[in-house]
Amino acid sequence: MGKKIVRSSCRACHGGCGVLVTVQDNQVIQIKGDPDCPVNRGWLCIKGKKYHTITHHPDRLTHPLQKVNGSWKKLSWDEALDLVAERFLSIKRDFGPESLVLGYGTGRDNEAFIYRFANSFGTPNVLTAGHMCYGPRIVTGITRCGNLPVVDYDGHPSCVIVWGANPLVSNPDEYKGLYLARAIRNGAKIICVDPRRSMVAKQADIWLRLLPGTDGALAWGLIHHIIDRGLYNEEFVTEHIHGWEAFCNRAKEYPLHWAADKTGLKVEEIMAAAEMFATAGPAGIHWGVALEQSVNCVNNISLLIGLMAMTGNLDRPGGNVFYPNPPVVNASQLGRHRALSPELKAKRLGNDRFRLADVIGVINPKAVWDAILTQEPYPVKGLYLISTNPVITRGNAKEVRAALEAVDFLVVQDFFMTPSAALSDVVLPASTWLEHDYVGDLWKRHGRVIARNRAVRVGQARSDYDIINELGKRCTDPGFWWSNMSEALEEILSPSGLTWKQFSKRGYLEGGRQFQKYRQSGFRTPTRKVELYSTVMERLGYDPLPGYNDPLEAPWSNPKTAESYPYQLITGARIPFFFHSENRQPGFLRSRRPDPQVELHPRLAEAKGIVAGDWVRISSPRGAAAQRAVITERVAEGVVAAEHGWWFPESKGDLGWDRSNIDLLTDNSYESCDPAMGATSLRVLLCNVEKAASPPF
Ligand SMILES: Nc1nc2c(c(=O)[nH]1)N[C@H]1C(S)=C(S)[C@@H](COP(=O)(O)OP(=O)(O)OC[C@H]3O[C@@H](n4cnc5c(=O)[nH]c(N)nc54)[C@H](O)[C@@H]3O)O[C@H]1N2
Ligand SMILES: Nc1nc2c(c(=O)[nH]1)N[C@H]1C(S)=C(S)[C@@H](COP(=O)(O)OP(=O)(O)OC[C@H]3O[C@@H](n4cnc5c(=O)[nH]c(N)nc54)[C@H](O)[C@@H]3O)O[C@H]1N2
Ligand code: SF4
Ligand SMILES: [Mo]
Repeated sequence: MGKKIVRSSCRACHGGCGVLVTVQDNQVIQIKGDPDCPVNRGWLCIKGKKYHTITHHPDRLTHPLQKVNGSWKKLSWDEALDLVAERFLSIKRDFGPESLVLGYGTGRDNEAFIYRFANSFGTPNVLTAGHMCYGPRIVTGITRCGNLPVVDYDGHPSCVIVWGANPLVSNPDEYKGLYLARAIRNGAKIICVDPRRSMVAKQADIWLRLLPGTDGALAWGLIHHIIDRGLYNEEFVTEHIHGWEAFCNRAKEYPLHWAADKTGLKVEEIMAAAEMFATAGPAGIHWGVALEQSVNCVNNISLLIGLMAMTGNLDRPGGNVFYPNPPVVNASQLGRHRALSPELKAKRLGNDRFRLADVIGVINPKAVWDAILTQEPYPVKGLYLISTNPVITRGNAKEVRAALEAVDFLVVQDFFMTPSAALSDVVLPASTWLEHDYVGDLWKRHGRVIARNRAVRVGQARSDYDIINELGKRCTDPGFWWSNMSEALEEILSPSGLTWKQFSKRGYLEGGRQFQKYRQSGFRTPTRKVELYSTVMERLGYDPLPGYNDPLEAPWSNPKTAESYPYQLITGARIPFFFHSENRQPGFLRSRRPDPQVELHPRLAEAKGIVAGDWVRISSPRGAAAQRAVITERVAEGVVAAEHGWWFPESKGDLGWDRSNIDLLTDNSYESCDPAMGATSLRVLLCNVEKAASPPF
């Protein structure tokens, strides 16, 4: 057969980059960037370029599997779907619909289908990563200013604060790193806030190397100085901020010298950054997940929104803006979020504890593990995990694994046999982005959707959409579902007036760019203003104004634990070749980084007798993991930076789930989480390090 080129969009991370895929004999032989796609203009990262090595990997799951007496038995799709449906329905009959929990991880474009199934089935319990990633910025954005404010790189910001983010590697959510690279090239002033000398820090005009977990204190310092010097936008604060006076009074509690003391920065550094941001012209704040994986999560984001608002940079071209959505059925409509009754919503696990999370239906994972392990407040009997590997990616991995082992019926839908899938009763083989059609990027807030076109088929793998659609027909009212996926795609596109064929040829659809919409209609909050004093937080019984919480584990806030665990551990800086626990299968991408790496300052390494390449045992009060030493001044002397997401597919049996898994060390106790959102402190904890036997396993 001859070659063909399929125009599509990558989804090897959160996705979005336009690609041209060369296919021959049902094999992808090359992936190149699409110069006509507005998301990436021809650029691709290494994961996208080499994704065919994952799609065509010999270890792919190609059939549904059932575990029978400890061994895997192949099933036909009909057998698998009937079996899963029968078990889900029997759980519903015996224990109620809430006893089935669905779960996914980070944004994959399949969320809307997962929620559609949950809401149609009647379970309010969808386990996500949303308590500590992206969910906090969505709900805090909605409550404080009506939506998520995204940096308008197209509007040429004069200054960008890159805060706890490293988009040059991570390319997350609405952003690709090339937007920041272009801004730097065009002379935008860059302020980087990071305890580690990241790629952005190296290129920044001001690098604020704060102590891990003290971002909120820095934000208050900046705010204090901007108020003190009168550098705020008088008109905006008078006309468009609710609670300005109360906010200013609160800021008095957090003066500059306090901020300097908490963050380990100099007063002058904080002043210089505040002045640069407030006076540069249009300025944006590009923040990342480091601010969310913290006990100070909601405070952090609220304070950044405060900074944007008080300087008049909210919904200003080149500032932080709200892009209108393209005219398609949106993720929330597709998810049938209105279908769940108030009675069922009231049963959402943990909703009385983390009430802000509950506003967007997000649950804290521990509430699910507890319901499985203790049957309280009611038993969870079934778990259906789609595109997530929680044994490697959620806090306190030991407890996660115990819960997955204990649950009565576990279904995992994945590309590979992961440490989470290995514990399941049924495994359903999912197709990668090269194997299906979809309206990509539907969940994002960059005002675009991008066409994803199927290039190949692999084994019997089916798309998440297709699998959920078929299970939906078996487990819920078939009227909520489509006879096939083509029908679903037409429905998603129907508001645009385009057919799938037209859309997929066109490649993308934009919602248009409109700014300063508040001048006509205000902000989409209860007071129509930016609520620095949040009426929603007040109604939920939280402090309506942002405050500050010290990290729970730091030498100065927890000296007792620090006696045995004296160093500050930060985890999870993104690795270009992997996406969380993905791409560890032996092959092109894994060969770029065969072993996990932990960064140690030269003086710490010397004191511990560790040299580059040594295996290091990293430990916390919860557990330990081994990674190989990189000796570098990228980290400060008391800070240890470890990678997350490690397991070893080549190691048969337990797949090496507990060798280098840094989430064995993280804390998932309720007390260690953000009190409103339930965000887990995956980044800031205390640890010890020592040279390990080589190799320790
Ligand atoms: N210590 C520490 N832990 C962290 C972090 C950290 O910084 N530090 N970061 C956290 C963050 S921000 C997040 S969002 C979570 C992410 O947590 P997860 O989303 O659980 O992470 P992944 O490892 O990407 O797991 C996804 C799994 O789904 C499969 N998969 C990928 N795409 C699809 C698909 O389209 N369909 C199906 N069915 N399967 C698919 C992959 O093969 C993989 O096994 O991890 C968190 N864990
Ligand atoms: N290649 C690759 N890309 C990814 C992912 C992946 O696993 N691999 N994961 C995706 C996901 S789900 C997400 S959420 C995004 C995240 O991507 P980003 O939001 O860009 O965040 P990270 O790159 O994880 O971390 C950014 C920086 O946070 C710093 N940091 C650590 N602790 C602190 C702290 O206390 N304060 C501050 N200010 N900074 C701190 C780290 O040193 C790091 O340089 O990346 C996405 N993109
Ligand atoms: S940034 Fe994401 S969407 Fe773009 S090529 Fe890389 S993996 Fe694919
Ligand atoms: Mo994430």
